Amino acid sequence: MSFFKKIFSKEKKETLDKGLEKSKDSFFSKLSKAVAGKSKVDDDVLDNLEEVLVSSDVGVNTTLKIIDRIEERVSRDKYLGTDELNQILREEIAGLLSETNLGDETDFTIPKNKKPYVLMVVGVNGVGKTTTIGKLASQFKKKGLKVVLGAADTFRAAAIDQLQVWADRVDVPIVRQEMGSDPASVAFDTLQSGVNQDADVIIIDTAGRLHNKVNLMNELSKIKRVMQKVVGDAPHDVLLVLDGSTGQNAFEQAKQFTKATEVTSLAVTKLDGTAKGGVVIGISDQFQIPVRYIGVGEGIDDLQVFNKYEFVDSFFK
Ligand SMILES: Nc1nc2c(ncn2[C@@H]2O[C@H](COP(=O)(O)OP(=O)(O)O)[C@@H](O)[C@H]2O)c(=O)[nH]1
Ligand SMILES: [Mg+2]
Repeated sequence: MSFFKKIFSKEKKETLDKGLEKSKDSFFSKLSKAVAGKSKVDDDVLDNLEEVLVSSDVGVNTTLKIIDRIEERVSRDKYLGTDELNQILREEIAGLLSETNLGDETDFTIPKNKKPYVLMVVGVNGVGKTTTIGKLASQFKKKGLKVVLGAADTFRAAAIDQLQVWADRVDVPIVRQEMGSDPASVAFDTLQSGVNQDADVIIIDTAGRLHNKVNLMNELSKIKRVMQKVVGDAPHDVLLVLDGSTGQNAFEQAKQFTKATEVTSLAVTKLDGTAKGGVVIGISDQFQIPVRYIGVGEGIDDLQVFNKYEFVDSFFK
């Protein structure tokens, strides 16, 4: 299929293959059980396949769409062997995801006409926000962009210190205040400092306590409002970070957060070390918001720009 022909960097591909290992192993062992003793894709096989997809965290709605597509194919072709199922799945899932224009990026970029480009990172505690910010800062810096970080997760001292560690590691400036200070005030300071330093990218860390949707909504809109006093159209991107290893929970969080605030892109982290990587397929199908980044490890280079073709290719290889 033509869309698999695009050549991606070998290094990126290897990291992705490795990051998806557990998800793949689990998926294919379930798949081989599902087709055991069957040579032809029939109703039984389709039923089993449905179970395999749902239990691999692809999500019910997306699973049903995939099964529909395969059923259509079964009725078109006279005979579909179970030995072809892997290839068929790969094609149909890629086909399904290609119905949107999302997930086509291949590289870390920011729009050239926004300076500074303000990226606000949201998500519940522990999903990997700060880590993702550190990794992003490193990628942007490698591109020659000037990055400034803002420690607006002021809820825990450790959260501020953790961002500081990343700032030191990547060697980019950070704006911070003491623990407990007003996140909006930190965001304001960061944008001012970023503008003064002629920054290209400003990344704001936030605390995502989902204890109460209204509080969260108020806090995030206050941060936005205050930032707009410095940069009129900030934030340019609100990146929601989701922990892929929580599977269906990540789906739920995406639903909750998109209700609480306007989210413009998604990052799904911790795909390494989990068998729930299928969740990315469901999330990219179900949300009209692009999955922009995926986290495939704790290392500084273990963040990738999500590309649906690359992902499906790695998953079904
Ligand atoms: N294995 C793995 N661990 C990750 C990834 N992203 C973040 N983490 C780990 O998840 C934990 C929580 O991350 P942190 O950035 O502090 O989350 P935050 O509370 O949302 O800021 C840390 O131990 C990170 O090292 C990833 O892609 N893979
Ligand atoms: Mg944090």
